[in-house]
Amino acid sequence: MDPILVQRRDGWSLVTLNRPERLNAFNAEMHGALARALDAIEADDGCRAVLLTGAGRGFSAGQDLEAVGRDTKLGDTLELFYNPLIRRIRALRKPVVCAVNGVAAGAGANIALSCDIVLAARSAKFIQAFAKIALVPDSGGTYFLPRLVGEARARALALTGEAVTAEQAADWGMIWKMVEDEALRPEAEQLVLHLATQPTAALALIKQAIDASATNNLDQQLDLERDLQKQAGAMPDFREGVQAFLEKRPARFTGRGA
Ligand code: LHQ
Repeated sequence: MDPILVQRRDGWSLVTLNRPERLNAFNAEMHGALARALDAIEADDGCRAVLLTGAGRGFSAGQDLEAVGRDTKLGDTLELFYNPLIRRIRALRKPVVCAVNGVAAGAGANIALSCDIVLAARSAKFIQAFAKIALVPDSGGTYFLPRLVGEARARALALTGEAVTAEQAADWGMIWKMVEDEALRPEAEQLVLHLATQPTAALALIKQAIDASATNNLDQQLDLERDLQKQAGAMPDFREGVQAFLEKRPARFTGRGA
């Protein structure tokens, strides 16, 4: 069975984690397939948004614990697989929507949180499971969590490994939205289809600006906004956006940067 399924849709790609019998836990083969899928998506100009989800009843249970021996060098696993994956998702020059269809545990939770917009089914849960097996949150968990939910909640979640329901995650601002289970897929597809019609190159600059805000001070961020706005203003989609507004019609964006 292919551990990653990629389906090219109308202007966007659906990427499904596909080891449902292991709750889509990651092994090396799955990492390799996901990396190749994201590289192909990055190179595909006609694909302007991505939807990431899981097959079966879970989103992902993180690292496949059967695939890590006790003497495995965990740092190498992060260096080789998880860190490049998180960097790939954040740097992808198109929006990545995550539809968390069920439990997201360990690295699975943090991979979800690394996506640009996260929707979760009511029955989904987020679990920083690491402390339960004497590990440290990885895949960006110690970076994303304090920024998303504040330090008090981040510390307690990481130290206890307590599950957070989708509803709580939405109330805390950890994710964009909780939706009823049966509405998750249609709502996520509608969102990604909308994003695929938007000014993709400008959206990539927005991702860049928001990422930089985590470490920039206000002066640096104002300078960055100036520089990125200069780039955005030189793009054809800006002219189209303004023209469409003045003509009171929907914009027809190409998504291209030049
Ligand atoms: C699994 C797993 C799993 C294998 C469920 N592996 N089989 C990075 C770098 C290097 C190394 C270390 O780690 C990392 C990052 C990490 O992600 S560390 C954290 C790894 N993940 C976890 O610790 C979570 C482990 N799983 C669970 O706690 C539970 O399975 C959750 C809470 C996710 C779901 O619970 P249930 O809904 O009760 O399902 P289940 O436990 O019955 O799981 C269903 C099957 O999936 C079961 O197999 P079986 O043959 O009995 O049906 C599990 O063994 C298997 N499975 N997670 N990570």
